Amino acid sequence: MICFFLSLFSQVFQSGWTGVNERTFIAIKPDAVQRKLVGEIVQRFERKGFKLVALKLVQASEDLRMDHYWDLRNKPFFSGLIHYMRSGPVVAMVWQGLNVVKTARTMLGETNPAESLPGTIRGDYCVDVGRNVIHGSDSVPSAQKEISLWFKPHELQLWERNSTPWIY
Ligand code: IDP
Ligand code: MG
Repeated sequence: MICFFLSLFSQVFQSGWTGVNERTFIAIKPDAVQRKLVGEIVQRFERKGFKLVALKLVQASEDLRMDHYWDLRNKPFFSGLIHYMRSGPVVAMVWQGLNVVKTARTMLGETNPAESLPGTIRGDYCVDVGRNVIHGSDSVPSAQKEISLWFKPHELQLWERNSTPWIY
């Protein structure tokens, strides 16, 4: 019980998401939802040992899609990307754990599936850069920005995971 309250306290009052409290934003894109890859992808993060903090199926609004990919607004593929992200619901998630931002990017593979190794999500499940099944934040500041875009604070669950002492 004491551990539970200590953990809640540290999650609520932590000034930054560091160490085992680091968080990343992961989105399973519309193509992966259509191709029934949601379970496979969620399972990889669960089995790795990361903690699920939030998960929802969302049809992203125009504003949300634009804000999310604003840095890429001058790229030639930007309008196609915005259209792709509107083509169906997205599974928006927050995962937490030690080095989760960098490790999740490794688990995703490269932006272009052709350059992604087998064993990575993009290496295993897709072939086209324009249908690359998953998004993952590229840095801690991006993760903080993206989590606040996609989730309201109350949607981030504070919960004690019994397996944590077997992971750390
Ligand atoms: P990332 O998703 O690996 O971080 P970014 O460069 O941030 O890659 O690009 C965001 C998304 O834009 C990619 O995941 C992919 O869906 C799309 N994208 C990137 N490059 C291309 C391209 O050359 N053609 C079409 N779509 C692209
Ligand atoms: Mg990116």
